[in-house]
Amino acid sequence: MNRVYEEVKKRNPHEPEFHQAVKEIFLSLVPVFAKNPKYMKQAILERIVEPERMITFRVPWVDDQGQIHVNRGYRVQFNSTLGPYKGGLRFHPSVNASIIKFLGFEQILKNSLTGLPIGGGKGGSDFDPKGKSDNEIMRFTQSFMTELSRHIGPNVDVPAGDIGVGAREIGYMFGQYKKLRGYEAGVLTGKGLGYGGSLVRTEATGYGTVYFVEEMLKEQGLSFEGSTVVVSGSGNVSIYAIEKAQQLGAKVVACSDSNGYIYDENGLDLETIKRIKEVERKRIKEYVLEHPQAEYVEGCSGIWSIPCDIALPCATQNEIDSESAQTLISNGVKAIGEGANMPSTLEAIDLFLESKVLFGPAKAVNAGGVAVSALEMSQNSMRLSWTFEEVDSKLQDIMASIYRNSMDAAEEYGHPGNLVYGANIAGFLKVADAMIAHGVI
Ligand code: NDP
Ligand code: 2IT
Repeated sequence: MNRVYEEVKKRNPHEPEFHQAVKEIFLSLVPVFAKNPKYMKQAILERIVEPERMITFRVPWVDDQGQIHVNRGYRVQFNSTLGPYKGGLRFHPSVNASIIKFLGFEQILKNSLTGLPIGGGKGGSDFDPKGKSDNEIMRFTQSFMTELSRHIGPNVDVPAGDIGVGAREIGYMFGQYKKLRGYEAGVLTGKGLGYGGSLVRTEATGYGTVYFVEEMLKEQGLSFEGSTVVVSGSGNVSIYAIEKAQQLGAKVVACSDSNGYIYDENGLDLETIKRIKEVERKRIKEYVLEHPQAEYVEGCSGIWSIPCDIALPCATQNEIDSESAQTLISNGVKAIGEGANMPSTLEAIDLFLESKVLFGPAKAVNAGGVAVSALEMSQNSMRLSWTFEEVDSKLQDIMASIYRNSMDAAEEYGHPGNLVYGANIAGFLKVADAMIAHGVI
């Protein structure tokens, strides 16, 4: 495993996030490889870390002043063993090959955990949507889709949203795909409800995060009821994690954006947050103008110094380092649920696991989003729509079964209660066995 990891670093230089994701997974797989030499003989590690295909492309677009800009587009089609490549698109200035590959690599095991027939992929661009007009967003996404449309399709590769890509962007991309290649309901997920979207997809990642953490708490005789919760971010995942936590009786006292965080010891007013972020697309600091009892603090990492029972990092990668982890632990946190992808550094994860805090890793906790995306694909294929209650109840079942399968795998491979090991092992075994069944391709 060390040899393969060293090769990954050598063959993929300057990609620290990708190395980090690979390292975390490899560490968990040690007991699997000790028990089953066939995975080594079949070179599963060597094969699984190499994307089937990595596409990069030019995305030229014209701003409202007539100036031409060029961004870079990416799509990594990482692994199609279990089904069409599936995974979101991220528009953020930090996007590069490393970010896209770490996300795509994690997506393989996450999608496997859902139990649904989807392979792993991810894409995006270094385009910064902040401060852009609606028309600029439309022209950029149309240019992006003009190239991406050659590589995707309902049985090939099905993108969705991620940071910076929500219903508005999916709508423009769907329209452009349709114009270029004809109507295909299932080519994207996260679509609007009027043209093939699924109920609960908007809420799915946040709700699923809370459903998963609820399972972790239940086993210890704990619950959200009466607990104090801190959620980072204030985007799609954060908003619906806050909503579900509040519905279950928790007091959510803080959330953030990339500039700073708001703290309200009496509990946040979600309607104000939804209006500021979803409708007005403004900064989270606006909140205190309407809620003067709340406090706004510049900078992101300070949010982890707020004492809480449950912490839900729902913003971005590596937002909890060892210092923040230590602060959370010292303040008595009982459970961490990773709504974002890879929000804790490897050192932070070690601290959580050592301290016996309940720790739910991203690829299990936030799998509800892609799971409901797969349910959207099913509904598109059947040309019918399930009710909110039907989709929500399937989501709850999926989250409970991801929890159970991860706990069982952790137990079977000698690390009872360690969901990092459990999720990585359960996700990996299904993909690895199917790869062996398919032969060396
Ligand atoms: P959004 O774009 O809706 O929201 C992102 C939030 O995180 C914003 O509040 C944003 O602040 C903040 N943020 C983004 N980048 C940074 C940064 N570098 N530093 C600090 N804060 C930052 O994205 P989502 O809610 O969809 O995604 C959040 C996380 O959840 C990501 O890790 C994503 O990969 C993951 N995820 C998303 C799924 C989905 O279905 N959408 C599914 C599974 C995982 P600001 O507005 O200032 O940029
Ligand atoms: O990281 C993720 O799982 C997502 N951004 C959702 C992917 C999807 O295809 O719904």
